[in-house]
Amino acid sequence: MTARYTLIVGTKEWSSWSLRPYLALRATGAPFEEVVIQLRKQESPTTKELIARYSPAGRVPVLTIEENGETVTVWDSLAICETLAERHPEAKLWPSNSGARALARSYSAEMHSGFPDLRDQLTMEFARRIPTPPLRDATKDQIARIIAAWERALAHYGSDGGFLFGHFSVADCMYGPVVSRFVTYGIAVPEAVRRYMDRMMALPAMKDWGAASQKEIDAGIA
Ligand SMILES: N[C@@H](CCC(=O)N[C@@H](CS)C(=O)NCC(=O)O)C(=O)O
Repeated sequence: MTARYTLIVGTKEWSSWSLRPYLALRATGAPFEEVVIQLRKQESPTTKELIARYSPAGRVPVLTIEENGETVTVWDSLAICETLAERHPEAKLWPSNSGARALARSYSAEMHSGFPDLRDQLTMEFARRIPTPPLRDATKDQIARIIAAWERALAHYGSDGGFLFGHFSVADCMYGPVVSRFVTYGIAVPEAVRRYMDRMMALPAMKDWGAASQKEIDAGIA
């Protein structure tokens, strides 16, 4: 029996954590349903109440997998990406080479647990274009670290597919929202990184996410 996936995400204009597993799920090619929860909603039902219907952790994204009469709930962006990589080996969401795979995991974990100033100062506004604000030194350092890491991965593996580790992987999913932020706030990047960002923004999944974000802005909910 085929599994039935439902991905619960937040307002697409803002929910950077939701974009990550969305990219991974789209890369698998598996059909899925989507539930979009409006973030920053104060009136009843509030965002908190809406999310509580799906996860005790009180955060989106959440993936539910209905299979063989059971429903498994997976929360947290990286756990969902890992689960999808395990369930869809054909999608090659982790590099097949063990050294590259270890590095891709390090990149993904670094993003998942790090870059707090970047996340605080350059919040995701997927479909908006905003002048670069005055950046704190810590934010500048984190931007420089990400650019250096991308350049290193692209120089070693990028020729074999154009993504960080060649073939599109969880590492690209984890940094997808950073690509969006760099575009939104006009962050200057070297040419090789610009080409990588263009490739990411051209993915059908990124375009669909952008179109949905624009609809939220037009509807006045983002
Ligand atoms: N570590 C979590 C972070 C998830 C997270 O912080 N999600 C935000 C939306 S992007 C959220 O659910 N916020 C709850 C709220 O706005 O009430 C992950 O990787 O999924």
